[in-house]
Amino acid sequence: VRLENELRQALANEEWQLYFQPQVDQDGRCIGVEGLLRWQHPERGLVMPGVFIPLLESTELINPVGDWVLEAACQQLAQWAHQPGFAELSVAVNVSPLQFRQVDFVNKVESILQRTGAPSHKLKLEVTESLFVEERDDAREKMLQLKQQGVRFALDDYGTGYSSLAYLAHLPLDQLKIDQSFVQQVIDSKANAAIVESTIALAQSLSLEIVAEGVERDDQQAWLLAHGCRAYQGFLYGKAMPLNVLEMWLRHEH
Ligand code: G
Ligand code: G
Ligand code: MN
Ligand code: NA
Repeated sequence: VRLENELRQALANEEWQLYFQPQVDQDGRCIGVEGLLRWQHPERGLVMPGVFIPLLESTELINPVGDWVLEAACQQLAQWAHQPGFAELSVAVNVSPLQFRQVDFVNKVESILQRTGAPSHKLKLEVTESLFVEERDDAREKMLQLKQQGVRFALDDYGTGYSSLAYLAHLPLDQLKIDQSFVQQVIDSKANAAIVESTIALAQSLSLEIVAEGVERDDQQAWLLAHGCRAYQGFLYGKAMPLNVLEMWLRHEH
């Protein structure tokens, strides 16, 4: 209860910060970022989402906080749109199934895009397979409406949920993100390697972009590249960082 009250307080005081983790191509060039939420607590310091996202979801506070995240991502996109070296970056944010369930979710995203002036085709919404367990048709309908505005969709944590090929082919996705648990074992486990290989093949046959998450070592990237995956995210390139650190990182990476 105490933490829940503090979360309400945090919402009122806007104690949130959006950190950004880079996503790079095979030459190490940054192609986009994933926004990851942090809670700057007045006494506890920086609180990680593993601690508070589940609580936000169980109290439905995830909706106003999710609005804040979308707004922050779109503001960033609008700001970068006119800066050389930044204008090509996409910004991905995680969207909880509860946010998707809101009847006005599509309207909310549209009005945030309009208000901020963000280029909609640079906004990527990351959804997980859990979204499609119960309300698949409703979710698909909302995705289609947002896609008409140019918004793009990534399936996050791919391989950890209940993926069936039948529904994957049926959804308006743009990108698959291979879960870090597979990527980190790709060299050491033949079984994981087989899963990653078949995921890459699946993405290619469905014309989906593929991003490997959790890349920590050069040999993992080399393996992924050799098997046709050309976009990566992980500690090898950079952790999630505050905006000013990211902008410094972007200026000095090449
Ligand atoms: O940032 P970190 O690597 O600790 O993220 C841990 C988890 O929290 C990840 O599963 C991530 O998807 C989730 N997460 C981070 N930011 C957000 C957010 O803004 N909204 C939602 N729904 N989940 C988030
Ligand atoms: O579930 P989602 O993919 O949205 O969450 C991303 C989470 O993965 C964040 O908590 C982020 O900090 C973490 N992460 C990103 N790259 C790496 C990595 O290379 N290694 C590990 N262990 N975690 C990572
Ligand atoms: Mn994610
Ligand atoms: Na993930």
